[in-house]
Amino acid sequence: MSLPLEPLSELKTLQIVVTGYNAVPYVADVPVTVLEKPYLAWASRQLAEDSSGDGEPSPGDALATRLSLKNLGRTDAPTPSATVSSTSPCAVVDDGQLAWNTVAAGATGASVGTFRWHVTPDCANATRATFTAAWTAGGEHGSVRFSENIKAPALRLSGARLVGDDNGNGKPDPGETVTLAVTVANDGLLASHAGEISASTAAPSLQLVAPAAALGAIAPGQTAEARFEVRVAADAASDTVAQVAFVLGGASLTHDLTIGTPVVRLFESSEAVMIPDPGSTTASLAVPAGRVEAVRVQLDIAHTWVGDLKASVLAPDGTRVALHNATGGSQHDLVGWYPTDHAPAGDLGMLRGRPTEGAWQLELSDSMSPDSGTTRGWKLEILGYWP
Ligand SMILES: [Ca+2]
Ligand SMILES: [Ca+2]
Ligand SMILES: [Ca+2]
Repeated sequence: MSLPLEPLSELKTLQIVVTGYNAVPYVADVPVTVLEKPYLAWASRQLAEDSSGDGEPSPGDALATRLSLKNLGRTDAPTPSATVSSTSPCAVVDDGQLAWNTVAAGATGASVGTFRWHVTPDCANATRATFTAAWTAGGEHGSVRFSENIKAPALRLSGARLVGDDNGNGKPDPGETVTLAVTVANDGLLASHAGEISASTAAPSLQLVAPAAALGAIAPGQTAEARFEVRVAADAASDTVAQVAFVLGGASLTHDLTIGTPVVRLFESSEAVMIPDPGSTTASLAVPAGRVEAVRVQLDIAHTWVGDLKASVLAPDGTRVALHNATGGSQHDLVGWYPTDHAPAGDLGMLRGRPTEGAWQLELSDSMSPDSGTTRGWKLEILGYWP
């Protein structure tokens, strides 16, 4: 029988096991020796030139490799030559001819020149490219196999998050500029070059301050961040989702931004104030900084002829909305919420988007005597965006 052997790189002992039905296996150690001939085996390779200069085979590189072979045979290998070829679609051999000076028996010799090859630009990180060098020396021939690990950066957009907003509530609220941090991981075997991430959005409520952000070089296994500023339109609808897309090379990531939800806050006064008859008076409530989404006002006025009365709410910026405008004739009392219980005379929607900070005033006037009344307090409910 004959046993075909892969090209050897060193001389070892071959273990042969002979088995048969119902028989104890027979194990024999067979030392592998060489004939009185040259036999060239793999020793090492050295990357002599790399067009990208990092000393690693990477996509798009033009390379030159020197090959060292050792002579396991018992006689010298006179001026060996070899043709190198590749079976990998990633590694293309451009000039595979190699030559050596005579490699003495037992010695190792580096090729006089190099073989030239290149890595295809689309080669994936960690691809193992296999080469075969078919050699001849003094009428003997054989082959040697070796491989190269193609190293490339492999950038992945691993996530995006909001890291800053104007009012610090961690939400993109209407009218704010928010900062998004995009994290990029290098899963590859080679450091990436500095570059930039681009961003885009189709959401009418969002506007990118800049469409691209710089990204530094990233070592293998490390991450880096790029930051984008995004303006949220003042009229963006709350509690809706708007998307920003990020692209880096072939990698992309879509991030959802949920526009902030306004929150209700109640301000109230139970101070009783006489309304001059005739005449006018004002009650006020202090409100902190924020922005109005919607307003409700509760009146609690005891009066014997509401047709005498006018009531308006005045925002700190001077926007005035009439709640009651001398309607109702001889009816008694104005009690209840505008616009929930009673339709306001003016449009409370005019207050939307106004700043909340400052004194909100309730203006009350009575146009004629004798019927008179007293306000027993009032409430201001603001649905708003609060810092
Ligand atoms: Ca390289
Ligand atoms: Ca916010
Ligand atoms: Ca009156």
